[in-house]
Amino acid sequence: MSRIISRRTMIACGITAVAGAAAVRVAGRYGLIPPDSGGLYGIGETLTYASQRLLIGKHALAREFSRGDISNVIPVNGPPPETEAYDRLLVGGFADWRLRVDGMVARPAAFSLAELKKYPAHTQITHQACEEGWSFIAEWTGVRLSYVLDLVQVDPRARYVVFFPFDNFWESIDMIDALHPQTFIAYGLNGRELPPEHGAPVRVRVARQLGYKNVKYLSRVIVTDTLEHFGKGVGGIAAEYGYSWWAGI
Ligand SMILES: Nc1nc2c(c(=O)[nH]1)N[C@H]1C(S)=C(S)[C@@H](COP(=O)(O)O)O[C@H]1N2
Ligand SMILES: [Mo]
Repeated sequence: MSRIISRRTMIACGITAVAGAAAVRVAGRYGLIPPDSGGLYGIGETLTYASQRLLIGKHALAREFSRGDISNVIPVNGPPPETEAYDRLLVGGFADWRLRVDGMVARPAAFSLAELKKYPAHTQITHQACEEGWSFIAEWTGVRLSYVLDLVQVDPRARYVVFFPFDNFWESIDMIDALHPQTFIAYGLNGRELPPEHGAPVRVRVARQLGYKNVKYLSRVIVTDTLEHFGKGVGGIAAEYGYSWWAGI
């Protein structure tokens, strides 16, 4: 075990030390080239992502807090979608809403909110930080994304999970985060139904990444082996605006 860690550490340190083409080649050999590896900051993005993935264990957990730490105020970033489709679902209590999960899966499916709530529920009190500088601690309840992905049977060649909501936002995460035990499809916030402004009927909670990875108003989940054909090919709306696709904290 310690031999593996020291090897990983050596590789990671090598990657960060030897900047440029050689390090990127090493990252590539380990399948650790992020979708935003092109462009001005591409090498930096690759070095960060590859070294983080090699240094921090796959199953490292984000800190969990106690009820007393829950924030009194939860800011909102991204108001509820102003589309007719979303309004209709909201008025109907999301009874007609379905979460489509497809792409590189053996059994594409569409889950109702009631179905998601029947699956094993997990609760976690974690910190969510926005790239704009504010953050809060809240209690989230939902089903693990890994549970849903097991139901649809992900193709072993798949590398990313892409999230599409009702607004024009979108993001993706790698399989390590998709299968991480703290990655949730959340339908509850602080013991209540997830309110519209925080993403009703369900949102993504990725405890180890910044706020913008936590897609609200979820509508569709696509499993894929490449992000090239989604948007501008950089893996998410934040990366399209110059933020890092890998937003680990
Ligand atoms: N669909 C959708 N999801 C979204 C956003 C958005 O505008 N639309 N904003 C993101 C950003 S930048 C942050 S910081 C968090 C904010 O979550 P909150 O509004 O629950 O605090 O949601 C993320 N998820
Ligand atoms: Mo954000």
